[in-house]
Amino acid sequence: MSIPEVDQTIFALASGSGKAGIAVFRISGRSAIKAYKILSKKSVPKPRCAVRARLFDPTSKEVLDDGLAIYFAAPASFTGEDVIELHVHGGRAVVAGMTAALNLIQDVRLAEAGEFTRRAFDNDKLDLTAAEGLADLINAETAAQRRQAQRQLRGDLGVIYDSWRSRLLEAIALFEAEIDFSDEDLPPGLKERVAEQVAGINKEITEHLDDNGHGQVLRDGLHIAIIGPPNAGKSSLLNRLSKRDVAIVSEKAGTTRDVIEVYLELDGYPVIIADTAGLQESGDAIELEGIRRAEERASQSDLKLVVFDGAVWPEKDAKTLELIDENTFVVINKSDLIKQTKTDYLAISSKTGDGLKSLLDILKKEVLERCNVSASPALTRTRHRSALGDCCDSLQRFQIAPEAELKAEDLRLAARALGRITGRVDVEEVLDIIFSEFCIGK
Ligand SMILES: Nc1nc2c(ncn2[C@@H]2O[C@H](COP(=O)(O)OP(=O)(O)O)[C@@H](O)[C@H]2O)c(=O)[nH]1
Ligand SMILES: [Mg+2]
Repeated sequence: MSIPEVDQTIFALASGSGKAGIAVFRISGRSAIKAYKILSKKSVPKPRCAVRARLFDPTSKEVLDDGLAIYFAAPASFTGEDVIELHVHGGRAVVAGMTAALNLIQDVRLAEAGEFTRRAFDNDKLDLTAAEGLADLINAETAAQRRQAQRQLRGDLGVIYDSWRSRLLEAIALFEAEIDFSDEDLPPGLKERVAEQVAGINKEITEHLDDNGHGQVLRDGLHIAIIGPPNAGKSSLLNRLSKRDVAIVSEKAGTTRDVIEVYLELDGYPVIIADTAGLQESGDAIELEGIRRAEERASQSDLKLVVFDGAVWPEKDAKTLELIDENTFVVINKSDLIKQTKTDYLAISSKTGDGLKSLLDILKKEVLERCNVSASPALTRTRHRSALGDCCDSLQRFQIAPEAELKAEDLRLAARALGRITGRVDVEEVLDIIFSEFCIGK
Protein backbone atom coordinates (compact mmCIF):
# COMPACT_ATOMS: atom_id res chain seq x y z
CA MET A 1 0.00 0.00 0.00
CA SER A 2 1.44 3.34 -0.94
CA ILE A 3 1.47 6.17 1.58
CA PRO A 4 0.59 9.78 0.68
CA GLU A 5 3.39 11.98 -0.72
CA VAL A 6 3.52 14.24 2.32
CA ASP A 7 3.94 11.31 4.68
CA GLN A 8 6.79 9.87 2.71
CA THR A 9 10.34 10.24 3.90
CA ILE A 10 12.49 12.40 1.69
CA PHE A 11 16.22 12.54 1.15
CA ALA A 12 18.59 14.69 -0.85
CA LEU A 13 22.18 15.65 -1.21
CA ALA A 14 22.19 18.85 0.86
CA SER A 15 25.68 19.90 -0.09
CA GLY A 16 26.40 21.09 -3.62
CA SER A 17 26.79 18.76 -6.55
CA GLY A 18 30.17 17.96 -8.03
CA LYS A 19 33.32 16.51 -6.54
CA ALA A 20 34.01 17.65 -2.96
CA GLY A 21 35.74 16.57 0.24
CA ILE A 22 32.52 15.90 2.08
CA ALA A 23 28.96 15.42 0.88
CA VAL A 24 26.01 15.75 3.23
CA PHE A 25 22.84 13.71 2.74
CA ARG A 26 19.76 14.71 4.60
CA ILE A 27 16.88 12.34 5.30
CA SER A 28 13.64 13.66 6.79
CA GLY A 29 10.44 11.90 7.80
CA ARG A 30 8.99 8.96 9.64
CA SER A 31 11.25 6.40 8.01
CA ALA A 32 14.49 8.36 8.55
CA ILE A 33 15.51 6.20 11.49
CA LYS A 34 14.58 3.03 9.63
CA ALA A 35 16.70 4.17 6.69
CA TYR A 36 19.64 4.81 8.99
CA LYS A 37 19.33 1.36 10.57
CA ILE A 38 19.22 -0.33 7.18
CA LEU A 39 22.26 1.55 5.89
CA SER A 40 24.41 1.38 9.03
CA LYS A 41 23.18 -1.84 10.62
CA LYS A 42 23.21 0.07 13.90
CA SER A 43 20.60 1.64 16.12
CA VAL A 44 20.00 5.36 15.90
CA PRO A 45 22.51 7.52 17.83
CA LYS A 46 21.69 9.94 20.59
CA PRO A 47 20.12 13.14 19.13
CA ARG A 48 22.53 15.91 18.16
CA CYS A 49 25.64 13.80 18.65
CA ALA A 50 27.90 13.05 15.73
CA VAL A 51 28.81 9.37 15.52
CA ARG A 52 31.00 7.51 13.11
CA ALA A 53 29.03 5.23 10.84
CA ARG A 54 29.93 2.71 8.18
CA LEU A 55 27.27 2.66 5.53
CA PHE A 56 26.37 -0.43 3.52
CA ASP A 57 24.57 -0.98 0.28
CA PRO A 58 21.34 -2.72 1.35
CA THR A 59 21.37 -5.24 -1.50
CA SER A 60 25.00 -6.06 -2.15
CA LYS A 61 26.00 -5.51 1.52
CA GLU A 62 29.12 -3.84 0.22
CA VAL A 63 30.56 -0.95 2.26
CA LEU A 64 29.60 2.31 0.54
CA ASP A 65 31.57 4.64 2.77
CA ASP A 66 32.75 5.37 6.27
CA GLY A 67 31.28 8.65 7.47
CA LEU A 68 29.48 10.60 10.16
CA ALA A 69 25.86 10.48 11.21
CA ILE A 70 23.82 12.97 13.21
CA TYR A 71 20.27 12.44 14.36
CA PHE A 72 17.89 15.35 14.98
CA ALA A 73 14.79 14.03 16.72
CA ALA A 74 11.38 15.46 15.83
CA PRO A 75 10.26 18.14 16.45
CA ALA A 76 13.65 19.73 17.21
CA SER A 77 14.94 19.64 13.65
CA PHE A 78 14.94 21.91 10.62
CA THR A 79 11.84 20.27 9.14
CA GLY A 80 10.21 19.43 12.46
CA GLU A 81 10.39 15.74 11.50
CA ASP A 82 12.98 13.11 12.38
CA VAL A 83 16.07 14.06 10.43
CA ILE A 84 19.25 12.08 9.83
CA GLU A 85 22.29 13.73 8.34
CA LEU A 86 24.93 11.53 6.79
CA HIS A 87 28.32 13.06 6.05
CA VAL A 88 30.19 10.97 3.52
CA HIS A 89 33.10 11.49 1.18
CA GLY A 90 32.12 13.73 -1.70
CA GLY A 91 33.27 11.66 -4.64
CA ARG A 92 30.82 11.05 -7.45
CA ALA A 93 30.75 7.26 -6.93
CA VAL A 94 30.01 7.57 -3.21
CA VAL A 95 27.25 10.10 -3.87
CA ALA A 96 25.76 7.93 -6.63
CA GLY A 97 25.98 4.83 -4.41
CA MET A 98 24.31 6.59 -1.48
CA THR A 99 21.55 7.95 -3.71
CA ALA A 100 20.85 4.52 -5.16
CA ALA A 101 20.91 2.89 -1.72
CA LEU A 102 18.52 5.42 -0.20
CA ASN A 103 16.20 5.07 -3.16
CA LEU A 104 15.94 1.34 -2.52
CA ILE A 105 14.49 1.83 0.94
CA GLN A 106 10.73 1.59 1.10
CA ASP A 107 8.80 4.86 1.63
CA VAL A 108 11.97 6.87 1.09
CA ARG A 109 12.23 9.00 -2.03
CA LEU A 110 14.29 11.82 -3.46
CA ALA A 111 13.06 15.24 -2.30
CA GLU A 112 11.72 17.83 -4.69
CA ALA A 113 13.20 21.33 -4.83
CA GLY A 114 12.41 23.22 -1.62
CA GLU A 115 10.63 20.26 -0.05
CA PHE A 116 12.63 20.31 3.20
CA THR A 117 11.79 23.97 3.70
CA ARG A 118 8.18 23.37 2.74
CA ARG A 119 7.94 20.75 5.46
CA ALA A 120 9.51 23.18 7.91
CA PHE A 121 6.81 25.70 6.96
CA ASP A 122 4.04 23.08 7.26
CA ASN A 123 5.35 22.23 10.73
CA ASP A 124 5.39 25.90 11.77
CA LYS A 125 9.17 26.09 11.94
CA LEU A 126 9.22 29.27 9.91
CA ASP A 127 6.78 31.60 8.19
CA LEU A 128 6.80 32.44 4.50
CA THR A 129 8.92 35.58 4.84
CA ALA A 130 11.54 33.56 6.70
CA ALA A 131 11.43 30.85 4.03
CA GLU A 132 12.02 33.54 1.42
CA GLY A 133 14.84 34.91 3.57
CA LEU A 134 16.40 31.45 3.56
CA ALA A 135 16.15 31.26 -0.25
CA ASP A 136 17.75 34.69 -0.45
CA LEU A 137 20.51 33.64 1.93
CA ILE A 138 21.34 30.63 -0.23
CA ASN A 139 21.45 32.92 -3.27
CA ALA A 140 23.21 35.83 -1.55
CA GLU A 141 26.33 36.89 -3.42
CA THR A 142 27.43 39.89 -1.40
CA ALA A 143 27.81 40.70 2.29
CA ALA A 144 24.97 43.23 2.27
CA GLN A 145 22.63 40.74 0.62
CA ARG A 146 23.64 38.17 3.21
CA ARG A 147 22.83 40.54 6.07
CA GLN A 148 19.44 41.43 4.63
CA ALA A 149 18.57 37.76 4.04
CA GLN A 150 19.65 36.85 7.58
CA ARG A 151 17.40 39.54 9.05
CA GLN A 152 14.50 38.14 7.08
CA LEU A 153 15.31 34.53 7.94
CA ARG A 154 15.45 35.52 11.60
CA GLY A 155 11.82 36.59 11.21
CA ASP A 156 12.24 40.37 11.46
CA LEU A 157 9.86 41.03 8.57
CA GLY A 158 7.36 38.42 9.68
CA VAL A 159 7.19 40.03 13.13
CA ILE A 160 6.23 43.40 11.65
CA TYR A 161 3.62 41.97 9.30
CA ASP A 162 2.15 39.76 12.00
CA SER A 163 1.91 42.63 14.44
CA TRP A 164 -0.03 44.71 11.92
CA ARG A 165 -2.26 41.76 11.29
CA SER A 166 -2.99 41.11 14.96
CA ARG A 167 -3.76 44.79 15.55
CA LEU A 168 -6.10 44.61 12.60
CA LEU A 169 -7.79 41.49 13.96
CA GLU A 170 -8.31 43.34 17.20
CA ALA A 171 -9.90 46.23 15.31
CA ILE A 172 -12.15 43.73 13.51
CA ALA A 173 -13.28 42.25 16.81
CA LEU A 174 -14.13 45.68 18.18
CA PHE A 175 -15.88 46.68 15.00
CA GLU A 176 -17.98 43.54 14.89
CA ALA A 177 -18.94 43.99 18.51
CA GLU A 178 -20.17 47.42 17.51
CA ILE A 179 -22.37 45.87 14.79
CA ASP A 180 -23.65 42.93 16.83
CA PHE A 181 -24.47 44.57 20.15
CA SER A 182 -26.64 47.47 21.00
CA ASP A 183 -25.07 50.69 22.17
CA GLU A 184 -26.03 50.22 25.82
CA ASP A 185 -23.95 47.05 26.17
CA LEU A 186 -20.76 48.59 24.84
CA PRO A 187 -18.27 51.06 26.21
CA PRO A 188 -18.45 54.46 24.51
CA GLY A 189 -16.01 55.59 21.84
CA LEU A 190 -15.54 52.16 20.20
CA LYS A 191 -16.02 53.47 16.67
CA GLU A 192 -13.41 56.14 17.20
CA ARG A 193 -10.95 53.64 18.61
CA VAL A 194 -11.33 51.39 15.58
CA ALA A 195 -10.96 54.31 13.17
CA GLU A 196 -7.83 55.44 15.02
CA GLN A 197 -6.32 51.94 14.95
CA VAL A 198 -7.01 51.54 11.24
CA ALA A 199 -5.58 54.96 10.39
CA GLY A 200 -2.45 54.16 12.45
CA ILE A 201 -1.86 50.83 10.72
CA ASN A 202 -2.49 52.38 7.32
CA LYS A 203 0.08 55.08 8.02
CA GLU A 204 2.73 52.59 9.16
CA ILE A 205 2.24 50.37 6.11
CA THR A 206 2.35 53.36 3.78
CA GLU A 207 5.66 54.45 5.32
CA HIS A 208 7.03 50.94 4.99
CA LEU A 209 6.03 50.90 1.32
CA ASP A 210 7.60 54.27 0.71
CA ASP A 211 11.20 53.05 0.77
CA ASN A 212 12.21 53.74 -2.83
CA GLY A 213 12.58 50.02 -3.30
CA HIS A 214 15.84 49.84 -1.32
CA GLY A 215 15.32 46.31 -0.07
CA GLN A 216 14.41 45.08 -3.52
CA VAL A 217 17.38 46.82 -5.13
CA LEU A 218 19.69 45.16 -2.65
CA ARG A 219 18.16 41.78 -3.28
CA ASP A 220 18.21 42.06 -7.07
CA GLY A 221 21.27 44.28 -7.52
CA LEU A 222 21.48 47.87 -8.72
CA HIS A 223 21.18 48.09 -12.50
CA ILE A 224 23.47 50.57 -14.21
CA ALA A 225 23.31 51.12 -17.98
CA ILE A 226 26.27 52.60 -19.83
CA ILE A 227 24.93 54.70 -22.69
CA GLY A 228 26.27 57.26 -25.11
CA PRO A 229 27.25 57.87 -28.74
CA PRO A 230 29.20 55.26 -30.73
CA ASN A 231 32.94 55.09 -30.17
CA ALA A 232 32.82 57.06 -26.91
CA GLY A 233 34.51 54.14 -25.15
CA LYS A 234 31.51 52.55 -23.44
CA SER A 235 32.71 49.00 -24.01
CA SER A 236 36.23 49.96 -22.94
CA LEU A 237 34.79 51.37 -19.72
CA LEU A 238 32.83 48.19 -19.01
CA ASN A 239 35.99 46.14 -19.52
CA ARG A 240 37.89 48.46 -17.20
CA LEU A 241 35.26 48.30 -14.48
CA SER A 242 34.98 44.52 -14.69
CA LYS A 243 38.73 44.07 -15.14
CA ARG A 244 37.95 41.66 -17.98
CA ASP A 245 37.59 41.75 -21.74
CA VAL A 246 33.87 41.10 -21.76
CA ALA A 247 32.90 43.49 -24.54
CA ILE A 248 34.53 43.89 -27.95
CA VAL A 249 36.31 47.21 -28.27
CA SER A 250 36.89 48.63 -31.72
CA GLU A 251 37.47 51.93 -33.43
CA LYS A 252 34.67 50.85 -35.77
CA ALA A 253 31.46 52.62 -34.71
CA GLY A 254 28.48 50.32 -34.13
CA THR A 255 30.48 47.32 -32.91
CA THR A 256 28.34 46.67 -29.83
CA ARG A 257 24.89 45.47 -30.84
CA ASP A 258 23.47 43.51 -27.94
CA VAL A 259 23.31 44.47 -24.29
CA ILE A 260 26.24 42.94 -22.40
CA GLU A 261 25.90 42.56 -18.65
CA VAL A 262 28.56 42.25 -15.98
CA TYR A 263 27.96 41.50 -12.34
CA LEU A 264 30.13 43.49 -9.95
CA GLU A 265 30.37 43.93 -6.22
CA LEU A 266 30.90 47.44 -4.93
CA ASP A 267 31.60 47.60 -1.20
CA GLY A 268 29.51 44.51 -0.63
CA TYR A 269 26.59 45.74 -2.72
CA PRO A 270 25.55 43.96 -5.91
CA VAL A 271 25.66 45.90 -9.15
CA ILE A 272 24.78 44.80 -12.66
CA ILE A 273 26.44 47.01 -15.28
CA ALA A 274 25.20 46.83 -18.87
CA ASP A 275 27.10 47.97 -21.94
CA THR A 276 24.85 49.01 -24.80
CA ALA A 277 24.98 49.93 -28.47
CA GLY A 278 25.97 53.48 -29.33
CA LEU A 279 23.07 55.85 -29.95
CA GLN A 280 23.02 57.20 -33.47
CA GLU A 281 20.86 57.40 -36.58
CA SER A 282 21.35 54.21 -38.52
CA GLY A 283 20.06 52.42 -41.58
CA ASP A 284 21.32 49.03 -40.45
CA ALA A 285 18.47 46.88 -39.13
CA ILE A 286 20.60 45.01 -36.60
CA GLU A 287 22.17 48.19 -35.31
CA LEU A 288 18.72 49.78 -35.01
CA GLU A 289 17.57 46.83 -32.92
CA GLY A 290 20.70 47.31 -30.76
CA ILE A 291 19.81 50.95 -30.27
CA ARG A 292 16.24 50.05 -29.38
CA ARG A 293 17.59 47.64 -26.76
CA ALA A 294 19.98 50.27 -25.47
CA GLU A 295 17.16 52.76 -24.97
CA GLU A 296 14.97 50.14 -23.37
CA ARG A 297 17.74 49.16 -20.96
CA ALA A 298 18.42 52.78 -20.14
CA SER A 299 14.78 53.29 -19.21
CA GLN A 300 14.71 50.20 -16.98
CA SER A 301 17.94 50.76 -15.14
CA ASP A 302 18.31 52.35 -11.72
CA LEU A 303 21.15 54.56 -12.87
CA LYS A 304 22.36 55.68 -16.27
CA LEU A 305 26.03 56.24 -16.84
CA VAL A 306 26.35 58.50 -19.87
CA VAL A 307 29.71 58.42 -21.65
CA PHE A 308 30.62 61.22 -24.06
CA ASP A 309 33.58 61.00 -26.42
CA GLY A 310 36.46 63.22 -25.26
CA ALA A 311 38.03 63.10 -28.73
CA VAL A 312 35.22 65.23 -30.13
CA TRP A 313 34.35 67.10 -26.91
CA PRO A 314 32.50 69.47 -26.41
CA GLU A 315 30.31 67.91 -29.08
CA LYS A 316 27.28 66.22 -27.54
CA ASP A 317 24.83 64.23 -29.62
CA ALA A 318 21.12 64.93 -29.32
CA LYS A 319 20.08 61.29 -28.89
CA THR A 320 22.18 60.89 -25.76
CA LEU A 321 21.25 64.30 -24.35
CA GLU A 322 17.61 63.28 -24.57
CA LEU A 323 18.16 60.42 -22.15
CA ILE A 324 19.80 62.46 -19.41
CA ASP A 325 17.64 62.87 -16.33
CA GLU A 326 18.10 63.05 -12.54
CA ASN A 327 19.14 59.38 -12.47
CA THR A 328 22.07 59.96 -14.77
CA PHE A 329 25.74 60.42 -14.12
CA VAL A 330 27.78 61.88 -16.99
CA VAL A 331 31.45 61.23 -17.72
CA ILE A 332 33.69 62.33 -20.55
CA ASN A 333 35.91 59.49 -21.67
CA LYS A 334 39.31 59.73 -23.38
CA SER A 335 40.59 62.40 -21.01
CA ASP A 336 43.97 61.69 -22.59
CA LEU A 337 42.63 63.24 -25.80
CA ILE A 338 40.53 66.11 -24.44
CA LYS A 339 41.84 69.39 -25.69
CA GLN A 340 39.46 71.67 -23.87
CA THR A 341 40.03 70.60 -20.26
CA LYS A 342 37.56 72.77 -18.43
CA THR A 343 34.35 70.85 -17.81
CA ASP A 344 31.90 70.26 -14.98
CA TYR A 345 31.73 66.60 -15.85
CA LEU A 346 34.07 63.95 -14.55
CA ALA A 347 36.78 63.26 -17.12
CA ILE A 348 38.05 59.69 -17.26
CA SER A 349 40.19 57.58 -19.52
CA SER A 350 39.36 53.94 -20.05
CA LYS A 351 42.71 53.66 -21.74
CA THR A 352 45.02 55.06 -19.03
CA GLY A 353 42.74 54.53 -16.02
CA ASP A 354 42.69 58.24 -15.26
CA GLY A 355 39.66 59.29 -13.16
CA LEU A 356 38.47 55.73 -12.70
CA LYS A 357 38.95 55.75 -8.97
CA SER A 358 36.77 58.87 -8.67
CA LEU A 359 34.13 57.23 -10.85
CA LEU A 360 34.16 54.11 -8.68
CA ASP A 361 33.85 56.21 -5.53
CA ILE A 362 30.86 58.02 -7.00
CA LEU A 363 29.23 54.75 -8.07
CA LYS A 364 29.80 53.30 -4.60
CA LYS A 365 28.13 56.31 -3.04
CA GLU A 366 25.17 56.00 -5.41
CA VAL A 367 24.82 52.30 -4.70
CA LEU A 368 24.98 52.86 -0.98
CA GLU A 369 22.29 55.55 -1.16
CA ARG A 370 20.02 53.35 -3.21
CA CYS A 371 20.54 50.04 -1.43
CA ASN A 372 21.20 51.14 2.07
CA VAL A 373 18.57 49.64 4.27
CA SER A 374 18.18 51.04 7.72
CA ALA A 375 18.07 48.97 10.86
CA SER A 376 14.39 48.22 10.31
CA PRO A 377 13.78 45.27 7.98
CA ALA A 378 13.28 46.24 4.39
CA LEU A 379 10.68 45.22 1.89
CA THR A 380 12.43 42.73 -0.35
CA ARG A 381 9.86 41.35 -2.73
CA THR A 382 7.19 42.42 -5.15
CA ARG A 383 4.95 39.79 -3.59
CA HIS A 384 5.07 41.63 -0.26
CA ARG A 385 4.69 45.01 -1.90
CA SER A 386 1.54 44.01 -3.76
CA ALA A 387 -0.05 42.41 -0.69
CA LEU A 388 0.72 45.50 1.39
CA GLY A 389 -0.75 47.65 -1.37
CA ASP A 390 -3.93 45.53 -1.32
CA CYS A 391 -4.06 45.92 2.44
CA CYS A 392 -3.80 49.71 2.25
CA ASP A 393 -6.47 49.82 -0.48
CA SER A 394 -8.86 47.93 1.78
CA LEU A 395 -8.05 50.15 4.75
CA GLN A 396 -8.74 53.24 2.66
CA ARG A 397 -12.01 51.76 1.41
CA PHE A 398 -12.91 51.11 5.04
CA GLN A 399 -12.61 54.81 5.76
CA ILE A 400 -15.10 55.81 3.07
CA ALA A 401 -17.47 52.81 3.02
CA PRO A 402 -21.02 53.90 3.81
CA GLU A 403 -22.26 50.80 5.64
CA ALA A 404 -20.95 48.92 8.64
CA GLU A 405 -21.12 45.54 6.87
CA LEU A 406 -18.99 46.85 4.01
CA LYS A 407 -16.53 48.33 6.44
CA ALA A 408 -16.22 45.00 8.26
CA GLU A 409 -15.57 43.23 4.97
CA ASP A 410 -12.85 45.76 4.10
CA LEU A 411 -11.10 45.08 7.40
CA ARG A 412 -11.26 41.34 6.80
CA LEU A 413 -9.80 41.77 3.32
CA ALA A 414 -7.01 43.93 4.73
CA ALA A 415 -6.14 41.31 7.36
CA ARG A 416 -6.19 38.59 4.74
CA ALA A 417 -3.79 40.54 2.52
CA LEU A 418 -1.32 40.72 5.42
CA GLY A 419 -1.82 37.06 6.22
CA ARG A 420 -0.87 36.17 2.66
CA ILE A 421 2.61 37.57 3.23
CA THR A 422 3.54 35.43 6.21
CA GLY A 423 1.39 32.48 5.17
CA ARG A 424 -1.30 32.70 7.80
CA VAL A 425 -4.26 32.31 5.42
CA ASP A 426 -5.17 31.01 1.99
CA VAL A 427 -1.63 30.48 0.95
CA GLU A 428 -1.78 27.37 -1.20
CA GLU A 429 -1.45 29.25 -4.47
CA VAL A 430 1.65 31.17 -3.39
CA LEU A 431 3.37 28.20 -1.75
CA ASP A 432 4.38 26.41 -4.91
CA ILE A 433 5.89 29.58 -6.33
CA ILE A 434 7.96 30.30 -3.24
CA PHE A 435 9.32 26.84 -2.59
CA SER A 436 10.11 26.14 -6.21
CA GLU A 437 12.86 28.78 -5.91
CA PHE A 438 14.87 26.45 -3.72
CA CYS A 439 17.33 23.88 -4.87
CA ILE A 440 16.85 20.21 -4.08
CA GLY A 441 18.14 19.38 -0.62
CA LYS A 442 16.84 22.56 0.99
N1 LIG B 1 42.66 57.48 -26.42
C1 LIG B 1 41.67 56.80 -25.89
N2 LIG B 1 41.00 55.90 -26.65
C2 LIG B 1 40.00 55.22 -26.10
C3 LIG B 1 39.63 55.40 -24.74
N3 LIG B 1 38.58 54.57 -24.49
C4 LIG B 1 38.31 53.91 -25.62
N4 LIG B 1 39.15 54.30 -26.60
C5 LIG B 1 39.17 53.84 -28.00
O1 LIG B 1 37.98 54.29 -28.62
C6 LIG B 1 37.51 53.32 -29.55
C7 LIG B 1 36.08 52.97 -29.26
O2 LIG B 1 36.04 52.29 -28.03
P1 LIG B 1 34.81 51.37 -27.62
O3 LIG B 1 35.02 50.99 -26.21
O4 LIG B 1 34.61 50.27 -28.59
O5 LIG B 1 33.63 52.43 -27.73
P2 LIG B 1 32.05 52.19 -27.71
O6 LIG B 1 31.61 52.18 -29.12
O7 LIG B 1 31.50 53.37 -26.98
O8 LIG B 1 31.78 50.92 -27.02
C8 LIG B 1 38.47 52.14 -29.47
O9 LIG B 1 39.39 52.24 -30.50
C9 LIG B 1 39.13 52.33 -28.11
O10 LIG B 1 40.42 51.77 -28.06
C10 LIG B 1 40.36 56.34 -23.95
O11 LIG B 1 40.13 56.57 -22.77
N5 LIG B 1 41.38 57.02 -24.59
MG1 LIG C 1 30.77 49.32 -27.65
